[in-house]
Amino acid sequence: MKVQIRAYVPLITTILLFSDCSTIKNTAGGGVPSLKETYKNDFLIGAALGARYIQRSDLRADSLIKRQFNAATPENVMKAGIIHPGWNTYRFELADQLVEYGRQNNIRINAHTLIWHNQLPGFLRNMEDADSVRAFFESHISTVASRYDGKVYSWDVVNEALNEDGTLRNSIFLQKLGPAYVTEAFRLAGKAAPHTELYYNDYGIENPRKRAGAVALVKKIQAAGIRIDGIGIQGHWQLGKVPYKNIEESIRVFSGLGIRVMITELDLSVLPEHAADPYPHGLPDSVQNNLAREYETLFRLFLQYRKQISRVTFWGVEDGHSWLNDWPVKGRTNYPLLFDRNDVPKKAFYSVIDAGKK
Ligand code: 9MR
Repeated sequence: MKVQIRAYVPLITTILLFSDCSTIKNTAGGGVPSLKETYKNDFLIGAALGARYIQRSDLRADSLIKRQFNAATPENVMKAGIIHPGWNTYRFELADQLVEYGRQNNIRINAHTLIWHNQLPGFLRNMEDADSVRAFFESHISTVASRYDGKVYSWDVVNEALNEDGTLRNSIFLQKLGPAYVTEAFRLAGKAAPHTELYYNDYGIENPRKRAGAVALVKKIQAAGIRIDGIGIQGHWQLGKVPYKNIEESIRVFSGLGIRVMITELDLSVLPEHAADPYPHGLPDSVQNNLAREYETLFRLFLQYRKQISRVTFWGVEDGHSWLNDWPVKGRTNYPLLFDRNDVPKKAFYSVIDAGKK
């Protein structure tokens, strides 16, 4: 009997997700609540969207996205390797589709990302000549950022420029353009996209040494009289090891710089870093409960800083398509998000909703 009921849960949820939203809204306590509604007076709630969602090849997820989120970040389609694959070749189709999707559905787009050492176009990867790297850097930023100015809400202008100790990462941009490249990227982006907010985004910047590096970067940009509007704490954390104190301190320190703070890539891995694949057939209740508890604690913390935090974005929609199924070990079964592989809200979803009801 138990098994039969379980089998019907995805079906019932699908029916609820597809049914008329007004009915759900009017049903006190009935139906699936909405994250964006629950947090509408606090901060935006976003999700990273992979190509499958942008192309709307997954209609069940599509209806979930529209109901739950009012912000989105392209998981990959605006990265240089995809949008700018050859010197004079740009592929804007999927990015354009995402922008249009956002416009139609009242979903604010945070464009991601202009300058990053990863997912670079092949032609750039082994480029020796500094002038050529500079030419790429300038034309990439101005072409891509100006195309979407006024159409996207914000850009992650520079992504992951820092090492864990707060020094600058030894990327092709540092090697060929020198340490001023970060400030320069913001200058060029500000010129190309005067109506778009400009952010620095990184993981682990809640940790004190890396945080100090991020503060120094922001101060340098500000001292040069160049605009930076916010900083993204990515939020790829591990169940049982969420650094709450450091997160709180970082929200205070970053907002003290006079810029917005965002949680930009939130997910909580439930798998020990190097374990084989401990839960291939489902998450044990005890871990499910821990996940719910940690998400609730996090959102209660975010709410304490609702004046400083403008957006909380999850890195994905549902567990089945999270990057964490393939990292740091390929082909595992992870459960880091609020919706399961059938798009059914997990216990963690309801704990985030409860936290938001205050
Ligand atoms: O989720 C993204 C995955 O599909 C890509 O293969 C990967 C390539 O490095 O990038 C992932 O997204 C990253 C994001 O752009 C920047 N912060 C870390 C994210 C997870 O790796």
